[in-house]
Amino acid sequence: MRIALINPKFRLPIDTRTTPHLGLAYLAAVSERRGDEVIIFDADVEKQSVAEFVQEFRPHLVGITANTPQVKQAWRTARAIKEVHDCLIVLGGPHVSVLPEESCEKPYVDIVVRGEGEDTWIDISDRLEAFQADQPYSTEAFMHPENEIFEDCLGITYKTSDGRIHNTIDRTPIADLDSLPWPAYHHFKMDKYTNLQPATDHVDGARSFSIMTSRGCPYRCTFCSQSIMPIKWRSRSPESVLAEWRHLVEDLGAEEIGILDDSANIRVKRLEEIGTLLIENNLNHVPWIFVNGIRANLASKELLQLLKDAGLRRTAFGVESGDPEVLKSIDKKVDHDTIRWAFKNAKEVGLETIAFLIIGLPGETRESMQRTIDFAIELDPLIANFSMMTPYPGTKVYEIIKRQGRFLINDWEDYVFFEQQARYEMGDMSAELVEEMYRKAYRQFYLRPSPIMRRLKTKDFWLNLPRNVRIATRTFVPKKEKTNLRQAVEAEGAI
Ligand code: B12
Ligand code: SF4
Repeated sequence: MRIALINPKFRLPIDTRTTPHLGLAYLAAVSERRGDEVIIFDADVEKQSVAEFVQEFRPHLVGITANTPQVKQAWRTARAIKEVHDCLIVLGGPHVSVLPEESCEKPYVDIVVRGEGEDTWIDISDRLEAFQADQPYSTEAFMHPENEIFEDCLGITYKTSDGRIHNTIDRTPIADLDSLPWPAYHHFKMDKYTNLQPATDHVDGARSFSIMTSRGCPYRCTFCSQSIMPIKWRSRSPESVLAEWRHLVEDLGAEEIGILDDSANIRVKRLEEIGTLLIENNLNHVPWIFVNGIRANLASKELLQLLKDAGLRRTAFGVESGDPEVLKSIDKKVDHDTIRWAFKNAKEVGLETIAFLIIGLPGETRESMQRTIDFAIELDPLIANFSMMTPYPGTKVYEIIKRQGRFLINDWEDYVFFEQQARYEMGDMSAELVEEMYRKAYRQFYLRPSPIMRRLKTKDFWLNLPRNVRIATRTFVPKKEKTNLRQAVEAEGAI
């Protein structure tokens, strides 16, 4: 079958780099293993319109990914496709997994896949192929209620052609992650991406790739959107990680690798084994980083030293708040002394550190936000990343604000946290206060002599000077209107 996997156009309202979508890379890999002809259409890097693309390729099955700020563009994309070509349209990703019916109600969306996608995607492909073997395809016929084609397909929300929406029960998470093929990067136009490893700057301009060594997180912090990966943490074997790592370095030329796991160090022994294998196989000359943060309570000096020897260059920790009460209230299940210990360990073995912090959590006051700024200064990481609290649907914070606060946005496209605008108010915590403290956080942290000197000494700073200056200007001198690109995206079709 001909399969199209689409990343809808969605550039953040900040200067960001474009990166290949790892979820689509996995879906492409399993489709390819099934024997399908696959094209990934990443609207962020394509010049052609999606309508032109489907008229040429005439896919049997289209999959579109959607996180929250992307979902409306996913709908526009689905509509543009259905207008020119009748095929089965499936949506998946973090947003639609929380609110599947919202998308399935759209006339141009046929199925929503909830959660981890690979097995469900193949299941849908098999059912579609079996139907097409006997008759010509039309969505109307395929989704006819009498066919009952999807009744026992786990993990989906679908619409039969009488307009009724059906939910099947959840699919169990993939137990054996080693059984998955490697992400199919060869389906991306790799030269069009400005960075291959998302979420952080590539260190010193290196050609960087990402890897996922485990999926899921056993914690449930109140602000974290965990719709895709279930609470059960699963990991790949060290040997499987090593084989993909070698492929990234030796076949794809990776000069830096970013681990994208939510919580890579849940099983310390496994991480030690990965580190040892990287050393034994001489792969430790390629620097790598923990992009998303590892658990502070499991970051002993011994572990970090071994990982440093294995090539680890930089690690992030989710610090979130400097206020003890607020930290407790978000269910992070870590305390400040443990965080201090982890940073000390990381610095003592010579690692660069990143602290992720949030300004404007429910219940915050001017004082608590100031404590977060002060704690960041005390920890003094190389990078302090302050985000303004953005309540994603499906999180506990979203429910708290629904009950006790006031949302200041009602458009999914505003659910980005780089825009420097508060997304809600609660009690005495006004939008003005949160925005003031957010700007203060960056000013107070970065406009000190030591961070300025540290930044100036990094090669990355000078390599990306124009971009860094633009980011600094935007952070310290806020601007409120929408970007031109955002207006252009909206002009493509109102939804
Ligand atoms: C790397 C990353 C980024 C990177 C790259 C994103 C990308 N293009 O992949 C960058 C830094 C650019 C980024 C930015 C943002 N991110 Co981000 N990101 C991640 C992170 C850490 C890993 C993503 C990943 O590769 N996962 C692994 C793959 C295998 O999973 P996946 O992509 O979800 O795909 C699987 C399923 O979702 C499903 N699926 C996905 N699409 C489809 C489509 C079909 C048809 C099917 C059948 C299935 C399916 O199947 C896939 C395979 O199992 C996740 C956290 C996480 N653990 O997933 C957050 C996460 C996705 N990001 C999040 C957010 C909020 C953002 C931002 C909005 C933040 C902001 N700046 O305001 C932006 C939006 C950017 C954009 N352009 O859309 C949230 C999403 C929440 C939500 N409700 O939308 C997450 C879940 C983090 C969190 N826990 O809160 N992000
Ligand atoms: S913030 Fe980190 S530890 Fe908390 S639930 Fe999300 S991934 Fe897990």
